[in-house]
Amino acid sequence: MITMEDIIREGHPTLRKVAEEVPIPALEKDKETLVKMLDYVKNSQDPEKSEKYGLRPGIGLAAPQINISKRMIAIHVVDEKGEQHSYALFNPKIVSHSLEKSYLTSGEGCLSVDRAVPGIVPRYARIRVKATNLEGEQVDIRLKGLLAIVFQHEIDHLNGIMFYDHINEANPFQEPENAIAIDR
Ligand code: UDB
Ligand code: ZN
Repeated sequence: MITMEDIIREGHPTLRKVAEEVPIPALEKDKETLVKMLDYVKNSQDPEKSEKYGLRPGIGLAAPQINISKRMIAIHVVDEKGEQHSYALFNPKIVSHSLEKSYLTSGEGCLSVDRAVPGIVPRYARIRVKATNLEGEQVDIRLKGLLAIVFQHEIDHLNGIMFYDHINEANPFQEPENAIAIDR
């Protein structure tokens, strides 16, 4: 089981590397890692497990964050309707995106960052992602809202990019042109 001890923090060189593509069909070992990553995000949102194991409740995790420099991400988001959106993907790639941007009004944080970094993180409002799932199927997913933001945050980790790299240094709360504000 993945716990906070397995999650590397900013300053660790792996977080700044470009992760390697995972050869498909995925090896059993890579599938196991990805299943564990999805288990982390699910467990961490369960108040009992989060408390028992000291897990910071997360909605997404990228393999480099557990010091595995491979292109794998896990996401688990429960929307306003209570519907669950779970993804465990190999080699996710943004194949197209809207011109419109979006951002979380409360900014972003990261399981690998133990401090608050205030500011607006501009993201694309809508993205289309191609990837391979745990069943070995090619998937083509369209995302918007919080899910689009989480996907971009996790895919950034695969490219060595941290959320605060996107914050305008001179004016952290500079609203991007043509952007939707998302209030969580
Ligand atoms: C998170 N959680 O998991 F909009 F119900 C963050 C942490 C760092 C604060 C734990 C989070 O944003 N939860 C959240 C957001 C909502 C509504 C809601 C819960 N991550 C994952 C991460 O670090 N992955 O690498 C950071 C998020 C910032 C924007 C998207 C991912
Ligand atoms: Zn992160």
